[in-house]
Amino acid sequence: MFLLCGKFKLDLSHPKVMGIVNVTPDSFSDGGKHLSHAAAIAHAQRLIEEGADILDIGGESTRPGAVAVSEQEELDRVLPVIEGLRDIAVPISIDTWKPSVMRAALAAGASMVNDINALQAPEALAAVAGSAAAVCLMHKQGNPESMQLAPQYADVMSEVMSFLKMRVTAVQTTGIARERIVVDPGFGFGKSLVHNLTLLKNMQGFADLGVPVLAGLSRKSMLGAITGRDVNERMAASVAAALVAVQRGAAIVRVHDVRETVDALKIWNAVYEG
Ligand code: 7PM
Repeated sequence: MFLLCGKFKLDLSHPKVMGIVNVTPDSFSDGGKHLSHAAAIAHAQRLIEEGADILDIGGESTRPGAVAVSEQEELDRVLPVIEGLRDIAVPISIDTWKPSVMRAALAAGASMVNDINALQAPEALAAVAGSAAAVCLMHKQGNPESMQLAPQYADVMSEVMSFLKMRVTAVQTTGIARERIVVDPGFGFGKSLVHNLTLLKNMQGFADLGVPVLAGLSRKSMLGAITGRDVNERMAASVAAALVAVQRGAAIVRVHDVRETVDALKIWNAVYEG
């Protein structure tokens, strides 16, 4: 199975690691933007050295209760970083739901759009269809500022499944080839701990959609709820969760701790190859 990401063709016969690069001022330095741009670029380069197969650049934290960021502010954060990384050997993904940010990021050299809103914003489909970029379609219930208040599902697997099926169909209807599409159940996006665990346990079911599955579990509060660890103490839990996701069919895992996850997947591949 392959994923077409612009000029890149990602071989998904083995699980791939997407490294997270948050370009939010608080994530790198309390100094000016230039400090955070240089720091974000250096961090991205370190993740590549650690073995990242894709980099996910995000300018707006979508954590529950996160404050919204203006389009211009998001562009000011991410474009200098994408431009600073344009000659790297791995695809760059832009983590945004805003069509204008998608267009600018693709023009600046990004090869994938990671949209927590599954290209539902007006003009988002057009922004991606007009490129050769890959797209990740993620499920969420509600919006970051309120989604964790009281998530409700009659049957979380079938509701997430039918949403993703609908979005894959909508995206293909605009002429985006299946080989450019990835789906994602959206752990932590309008789900209780039980909902998240149900989705993880039954993730093999998403294979019926006929496109690769991406799982984003890294350092999330569901891992904190299970282990009692604070967000910066969740590396072991994140690596374990990534391995569980791969065991249940995930083709891409979106992680903070690239080095450690790459090593864990090397063990997986060695046994699997064996
Ligand atoms: C709650 C906790 C909400 C953590 C969001 C987060 C994903 C993503 C993010 C994901 C894809 C964080 C994340 N999570 N993109 N962006 N899938 N495709 O790491 O699970 O802060 S934000």
